Amino acid sequence: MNRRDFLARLAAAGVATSLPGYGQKATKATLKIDEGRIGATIPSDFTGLSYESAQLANPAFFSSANKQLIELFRGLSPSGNLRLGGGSSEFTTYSDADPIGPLPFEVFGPDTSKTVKHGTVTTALALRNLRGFLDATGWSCLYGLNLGQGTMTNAAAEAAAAYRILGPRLVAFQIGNEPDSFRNRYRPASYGPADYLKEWNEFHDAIIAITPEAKFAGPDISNKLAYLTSFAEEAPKHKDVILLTGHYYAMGPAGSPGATLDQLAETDPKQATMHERNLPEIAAAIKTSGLPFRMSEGNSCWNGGQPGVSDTLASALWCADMMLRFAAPGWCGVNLHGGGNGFYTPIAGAPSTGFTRRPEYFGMQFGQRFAGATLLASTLTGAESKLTAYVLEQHGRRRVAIINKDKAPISVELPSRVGANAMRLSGPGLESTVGTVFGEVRVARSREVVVEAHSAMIYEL
Ligand code: BDP
Repeated sequence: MNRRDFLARLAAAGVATSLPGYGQKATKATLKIDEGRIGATIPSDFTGLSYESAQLANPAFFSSANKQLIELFRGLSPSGNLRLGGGSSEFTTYSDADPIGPLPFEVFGPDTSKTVKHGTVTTALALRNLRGFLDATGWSCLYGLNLGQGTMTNAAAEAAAAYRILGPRLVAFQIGNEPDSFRNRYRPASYGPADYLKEWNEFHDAIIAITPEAKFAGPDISNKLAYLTSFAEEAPKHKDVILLTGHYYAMGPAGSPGATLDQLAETDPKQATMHERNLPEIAAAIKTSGLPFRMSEGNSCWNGGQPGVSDTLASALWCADMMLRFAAPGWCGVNLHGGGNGFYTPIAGAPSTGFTRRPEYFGMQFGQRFAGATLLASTLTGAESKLTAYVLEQHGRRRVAIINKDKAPISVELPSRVGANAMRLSGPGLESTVGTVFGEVRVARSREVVVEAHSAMIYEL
């Protein structure tokens, strides 16, 4: 990133928390543009997915032969980012040899058991197929290595192979998944950020000893910001660290009483793993390191997702809002975690049965419409707490995104008359698992628009 981009990001981080407006109870809201306050520009690889590393144990999954999945990825973005990692990355080993015997499983969903599992093997064949998949989709890759339970030698061998095979499709390596959760799991209770950095440096040095051009991202934290702060302080010592990363789950664990449709509709759900109030700390880490920040993994509800919530229209609306909400402070991308038939996965299915789009897929498409757009500061007054709005400028045109996660329609007065062509994300009900659609609609050319219950709109100003 050049200096100008970097300064723009910092400026964006500074104005960020006041960019989207949230207001009080009323039936009619007003949206005003705070002229002159320009926010972040959304990068072309902002939209991303995250899959478990264990999925690589089946080389047929991410391969150029998996045509349907390629089409689904392309339907999300022509240049998205696939992150491989998750809890299962602490159980995988790498082998240059081709796989022997039957493949362990066709699909691997979110890693919910987290502590008891069979290690899986990633082979050079899986990496070659992954390269074919990435080339066919136009996507890049953030690649996770096993720090929790793997050896340095194996991580260095895997990094060398991934670097050689993935070529320009590889953005960076991540060493370890959620190291802030290693304590009492893979490490003693006394484990902290300093211990992690020591290990990170050892792995880093072993990797660059054989792959000197390797690039790194991290710390891929779950929620403990002290690890991010420490990593941000360490990063400037290494010119090959190019990205800060962390995870975000709006609610969790699945099954807990608070993981409800109603909570997911809140802008900052009570159980979120990171909150609005953490944004300044993330902005500080961006400033200290001079690096962009990416939500490298996240979704509506951890521990695999909440049935009846994570797989509904509510999750699509949550996702549409989340993408713009995290673009506002200048975050450079979001990777929605999924895989298999997990409740929160945006794409469900397997090569043998075929794949389907879950509601969240359409929420991602809503957010993706703004790739390349620049956020403008705006203020929303008189709104219900479940209504959010964003103003963006794209190709010289202003667009407004309004997300209504409430069960009632709301009228919103806009800064100017809207064009007749708009886009709508909607479905039968917040709890609907089928019937979510995102597409063009014709609207009345007026300044006051009515946003239907549980729907999101994109208007042209
Ligand atoms: C995260 C893990 C991921 C899990 C997810 C979950 O990195 O592998 O799938 O939680 O609980 O901590 O759903």
